[in-house]
Amino acid sequence: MKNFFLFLFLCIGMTAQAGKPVPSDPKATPEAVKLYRNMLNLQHKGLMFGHQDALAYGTKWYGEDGRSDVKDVCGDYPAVFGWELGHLELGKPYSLDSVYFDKIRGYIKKVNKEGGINTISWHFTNLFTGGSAWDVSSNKTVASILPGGEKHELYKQYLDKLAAFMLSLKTDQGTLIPILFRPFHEHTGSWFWWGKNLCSADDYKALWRFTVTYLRDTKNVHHLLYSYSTDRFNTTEEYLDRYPGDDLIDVVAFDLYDRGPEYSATLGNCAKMVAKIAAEKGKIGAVSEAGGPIAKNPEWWTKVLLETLRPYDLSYVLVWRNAHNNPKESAFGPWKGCASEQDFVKFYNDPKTLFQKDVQKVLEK
Ligand code: BMA
Repeated sequence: MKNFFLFLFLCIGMTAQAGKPVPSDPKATPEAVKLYRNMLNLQHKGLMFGHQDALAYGTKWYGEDGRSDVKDVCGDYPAVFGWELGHLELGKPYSLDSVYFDKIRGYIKKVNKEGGINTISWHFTNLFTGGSAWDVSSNKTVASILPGGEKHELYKQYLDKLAAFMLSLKTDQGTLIPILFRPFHEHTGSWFWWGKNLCSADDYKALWRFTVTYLRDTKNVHHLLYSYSTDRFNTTEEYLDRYPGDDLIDVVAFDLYDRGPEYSATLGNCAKMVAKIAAEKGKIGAVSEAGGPIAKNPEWWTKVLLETLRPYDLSYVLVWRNAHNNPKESAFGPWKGCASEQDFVKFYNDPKTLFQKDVQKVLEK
């Protein structure tokens, strides 16, 4: 009888749990679970705005505490902050975009404390050739780092460094800070060594499976939400062609830059498909990288980006970096004095967009 009640109790418990979405990692930390649920809820309330390296530098400045080009323009921080770990695998003290990893750790901590969300990309070295992430001279790299491949041990060393960094991301209280991790991105194109023409679909999926299971099971990393992020695509089938599995992925996303007049139509089509896939799978949907001619088009933010994405329930759109040492015109985020500055303020004030203060308000409720 006692066992029967225990059984009943367990069944009720499981049913209650079954109703609540959980991330792909069965051992996800409570903070990762909370982030996942918050993001799922928020994606029906508004579109968060993100900016790459937002606190590290901006147009013509570098490393000024508390500064952000976005904040300079609208008075608020982005809700999502992107960080890049390229060159961490080489044991270098700073990233390929010249940001010290110790500083990145501090920025991540600040963002988390203030209610923002951190996402990490990794343009890492081609292990087979020793070239950069953009070295596409060999189509053997992915196969060579899978189990049994000649560079597999080296890949594990890279992942050990990655895991050590991830496990160093803690609050003052010692709690691991949940992170959206977005490796092997833009793989529907062929400009990175993991791109479409550089490896088979099976090898690409195997790369994901090995990477996630190694981080989870061997390195005991359980505070990451994993993001699958393509470049442009035309159909749902194409989008999912290299999808590694619902048991590995939490965020379905894509990158798309404005390179011409067909942008709104393409962005709209991709957003529609990804929002549908996210809803069907019960995952988070996002535009993980975007950017447009904001130095030339004074209404790009509202007329192109916002009006195209408005109909869809997506979690966030992140624009790429405002490199401090590049011409101002190459910046993807707004900056004080750029042609689309006033339009960005309109974009900020629109009820559809969510910045750090909005996210803090929603999460407090
Ligand atoms: C690219 C460019 C590069 C940068 C890389 C990694 O899109 O911005 O300058 O090094 O991303 O962040």
